[in-house]
Amino acid sequence: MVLEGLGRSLRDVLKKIANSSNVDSKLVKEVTRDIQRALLQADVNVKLVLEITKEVERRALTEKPAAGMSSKEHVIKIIYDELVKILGEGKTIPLTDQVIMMVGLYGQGKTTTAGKLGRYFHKKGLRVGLIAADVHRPAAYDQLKQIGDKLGIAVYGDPNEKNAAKIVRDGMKHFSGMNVIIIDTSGRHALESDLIDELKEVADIAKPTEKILVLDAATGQQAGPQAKAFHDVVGVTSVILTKLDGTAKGGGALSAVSQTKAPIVFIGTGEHLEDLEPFDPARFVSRLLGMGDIRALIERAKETITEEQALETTKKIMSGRFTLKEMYEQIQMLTNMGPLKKLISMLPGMPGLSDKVDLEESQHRLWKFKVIMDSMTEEEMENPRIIKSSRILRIARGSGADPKDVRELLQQYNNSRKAVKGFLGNRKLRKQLLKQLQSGGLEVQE
Ligand SMILES: Nc1nc2c(ncn2[C@@H]2O[C@H](COP(=O)(O)OP(=O)(O)OP(=O)(O)O)[C@@H](O)[C@H]2O)c(=O)[nH]1
Ligand SMILES: [Mg+2]
Repeated sequence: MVLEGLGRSLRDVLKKIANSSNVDSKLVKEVTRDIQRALLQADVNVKLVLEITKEVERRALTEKPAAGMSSKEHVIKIIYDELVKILGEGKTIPLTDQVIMMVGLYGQGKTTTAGKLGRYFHKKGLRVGLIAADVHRPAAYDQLKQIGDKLGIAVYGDPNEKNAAKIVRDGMKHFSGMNVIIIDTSGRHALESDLIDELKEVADIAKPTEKILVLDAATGQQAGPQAKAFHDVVGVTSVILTKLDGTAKGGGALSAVSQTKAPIVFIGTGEHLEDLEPFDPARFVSRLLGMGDIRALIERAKETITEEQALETTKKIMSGRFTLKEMYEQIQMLTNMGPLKKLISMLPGMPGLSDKVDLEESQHRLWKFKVIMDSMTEEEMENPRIIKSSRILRIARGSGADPKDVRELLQQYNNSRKAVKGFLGNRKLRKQLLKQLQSGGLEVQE
């Protein structure tokens, strides 16, 4: 897993949100600070970090969740959105005939990545040829030849030739029948003028459709200026960040390069030739955040109610039973987002709900009721009438609520009970609801 540290910190942030009782400005502030710390530790530029966290905070505090989305999911979605945004658009290299030229400084991973790319296209059924045009590093040809042999991909080169342009000219002819030609070039310690000249000369001959800059992710934020410098002198079309498996600074490199004009197409995630992944910011971020796990976590935090349980409660209410237990279950079903929500809210007795009330708004109140009920005994839940002043005080203390809130809950329960009774006595209304419930997929017997 790349960026393990950053991923872990971000997943902790999401867990904090999922496990919180509700989303308020205090939580948002805390979460924003956690994200800041995590991104800075991953070497992301301070200014960029401040920009994104400010945006997360602003949106979390002002935007309303979309229909069917809880406020927790909403905040998580915002964090996800903003992280994707700093990684830019990404880019896909098409599976067509093309000439690719690798560029980059010493030891960044050009030769290895040329092999990885060759493997990628070869696996997709394209005919690939590799040209060894690094005339500087001793045994550069042997290195590429070994890689090609391992993959069953043809390599063109001449270990005795010192003119890169000549090798490329001959290589292009040699591989004229190939779909994809990949040219490995030599590196330098810095972007020196003789390297620029050499790259320009090779590019003139090969007319590459892609000039891919290979950058070691351990370069961190410096990868940004480096990408820009290469882009300015040789016209980089794409970037591949390598060695993301071995650095905590990957966040810096990824975000810095994404801020330049050259999009990231692949990332290198290991020494082996299969360790190359197409770079898709959205997929990258969801993996980093462990979105699958988080969804499960939210579900648990919401105390998921199965359809059977919902049906059980519905049946009980329809049969005239309505204690605090049923009200509790109703609340749980309602706070459990999903297709059942609408059905459940149609059931009579739902505390404080009418067509005009925004479900999301009443959610906090319902949640408070639930916490209060968690401090009641089984007996009190079954038979709310026994809850008198001394019990009210105990329940309030146990749930950290005000006695006034407990009384409000009891009042609400009484209203709901009356509503259920009135409802069940009204044949026409009852028929109507049954029909709606049945058409919504709930089997309720009359
Ligand atoms: N862990 C890891 N190592 C990598 C990755 N990509 C390349 N390497 C290693 O980095 C080292 C340098 O890779 P090369 O492909 O030789 O780099 P180069 O840019 O061609 O180097 P020069 O030809 O000297 O300029 C090798 O030991 C590779 O195995 C990667 O994604 N992950
Ligand atoms: Mg090399």
